[in-house]
Amino acid sequence: MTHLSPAARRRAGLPRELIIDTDPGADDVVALLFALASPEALNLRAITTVAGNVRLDKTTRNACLAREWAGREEVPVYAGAPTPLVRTPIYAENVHGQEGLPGITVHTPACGAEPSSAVEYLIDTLRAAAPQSITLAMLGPQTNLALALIQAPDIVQGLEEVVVMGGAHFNGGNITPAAEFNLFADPHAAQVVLASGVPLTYVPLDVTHKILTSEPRLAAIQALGNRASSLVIDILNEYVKLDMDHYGLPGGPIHDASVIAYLLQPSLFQGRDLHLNIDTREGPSLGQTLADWYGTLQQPANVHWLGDGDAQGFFDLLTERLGRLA
Ligand SMILES: [Ca+2]
Repeated sequence: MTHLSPAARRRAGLPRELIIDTDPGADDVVALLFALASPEALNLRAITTVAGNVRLDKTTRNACLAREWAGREEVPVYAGAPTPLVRTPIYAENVHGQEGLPGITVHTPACGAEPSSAVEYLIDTLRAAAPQSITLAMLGPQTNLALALIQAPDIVQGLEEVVVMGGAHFNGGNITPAAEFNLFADPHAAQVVLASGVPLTYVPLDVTHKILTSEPRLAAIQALGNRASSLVIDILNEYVKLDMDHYGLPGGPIHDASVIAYLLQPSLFQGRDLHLNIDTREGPSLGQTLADWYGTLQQPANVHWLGDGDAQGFFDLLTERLGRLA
């Protein structure tokens, strides 16, 4: 295959070569179904899992369930890091339930994970990849990519873009007043990824808290009448309650699914290239992302930071894609 630039590949209508790194997780499963329903645009090479919302064995099982529900069991799942780089593990079972999937009953998937680890998979795949040819969507703590970068810094060459669900600037945090969960769960990993110089897009709470469910939006998904839509509705009906109560929001965010919408239709979102600092010090602001939105520090931009998105456009796209599944 000739080595086309990312822009040339898009112009030629070629799909993005994608790996999703994830900690399912209610919103992760919606994101996985969204991506798995979009094969013409996203060539999903693998799903890699990490501990986060729940422990690694459960996030891996839930990733296997998501591909089973999408009828896409040919997509391999690799289990990754069971703990963060440095800090004590934290989980979010209060939000995602003991099994990581609120509102539904889980089972043991027919197909399990691959024998090798997510970190090995990332190193081998990115090392062998054409320059800037692979996109990595990171929907959980960034531990797996950080471990891969520490062992093999040269793998940056294979990455077109890393799109991270994480961080919060204008919105404030969701696990502490300052920090968003994925950054708080492994701030040191996020710092390693940031320092690697890889092209990075952040999809923070600043934008995900503007893309909220509503009764008509959920009704449109429910009206699809397929198994995927009924799973998504059962999960979301449970999942959005806590955020609506806690923040006094009229609907709930589906954070990780915004990453997939951004990959499919970036024009739904607006953001800025800016300089990001991550606080990795112990203390009340551990895991805080300081996004220099106004360029106050006059430092070179190191991320593209999304600040706003078209909520109805997001739900129209998600609904259309879920309608393609069984
Ligand atoms: Ca997640």
